[in-house]
Amino acid sequence: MKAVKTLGQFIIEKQADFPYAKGELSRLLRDIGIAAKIVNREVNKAGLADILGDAGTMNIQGEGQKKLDVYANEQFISALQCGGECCMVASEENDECIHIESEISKNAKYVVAIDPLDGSSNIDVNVGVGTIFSIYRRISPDGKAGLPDVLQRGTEQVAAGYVIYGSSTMMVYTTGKGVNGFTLDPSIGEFCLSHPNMSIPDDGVIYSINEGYYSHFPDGVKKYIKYCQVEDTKTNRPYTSRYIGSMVADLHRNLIKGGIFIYPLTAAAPNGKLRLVYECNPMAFIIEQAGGKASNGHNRILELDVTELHQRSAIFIGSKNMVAKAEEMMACFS
Ligand code: AHM
Ligand code: MG
Repeated sequence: MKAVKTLGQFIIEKQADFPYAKGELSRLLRDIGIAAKIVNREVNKAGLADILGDAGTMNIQGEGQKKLDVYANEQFISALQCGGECCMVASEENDECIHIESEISKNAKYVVAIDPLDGSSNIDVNVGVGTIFSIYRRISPDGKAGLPDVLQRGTEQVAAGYVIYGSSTMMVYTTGKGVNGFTLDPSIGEFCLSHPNMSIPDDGVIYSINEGYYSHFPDGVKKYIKYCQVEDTKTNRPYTSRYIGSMVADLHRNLIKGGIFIYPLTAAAPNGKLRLVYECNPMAFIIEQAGGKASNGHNRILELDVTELHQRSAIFIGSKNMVAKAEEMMACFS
């Protein structure tokens, strides 16, 4: 019989990779895993409970909040508050950072940026949604943490991960030493190691972009889409188009099968739609750790300057040769 390794066991085992660590990061990851299980429970019974639909409120970006967005946000913040390893949380759902000022947390080493429920417009129709998180070591001295602690470049991330609530629920994360994936076994209520050492193929045949906005795309993106559609047996083209509209689900598929996900600048989103701090940077860290590439079309996502909490960016992410090809076409027009 194959031995099962739970997320908790794996995290403790991997603590040896950080000889000077005192276990705080391990406990923080464990706390996120627990909150993910609670959110999973609600997402799974969403059609039964009175939890679908709009909460009647707006987040800071003027987007309507779904009830489950609000619920997931509360669960993750509360898990981080109780855990004692995080002094500040930045969430897509909150205008400002949330300071955790309890005695055990106020001098904690880590800050967490989170998109508690990404792709939430898909919840009501039973399509996969996800949670994205990013962990930084605070740079401010003890006491109240500040905005600079979370406005660090993506290269400074200590860990990042996502949870996908799909046909099964998975947590995938990296601490900068590769990427590992865990599937929730509902019968024992544990995330179990199912995808060790994940790596993204260097090439793929899937491109994921919302082509409905084609006429508003930059010329380099239009040229790349045409490239994807041209027949060429040597490079397995035409590629296939797959777009779920949940970044976590689209990227999870492309991580396993190979592919590129693009959300470029558009007329409606002149700075891009996806947020750098809690969507692009964590996903870029994971995909790079799996051997892929992430760029804004010209520069590496992880090296972009971060000046605002809810800053947006264009993103081209996935199999490294596909992203390099898209960048080549972007460069033709710059
Ligand atoms: P959200 O954080 O408000 O859910 O928005 C992010 C989502 C991504 O998951 C997805 O890739 C993108 O928005 C889809 O946007 P669009 O409908 O414009 O294609
Ligand atoms: Mg989001």
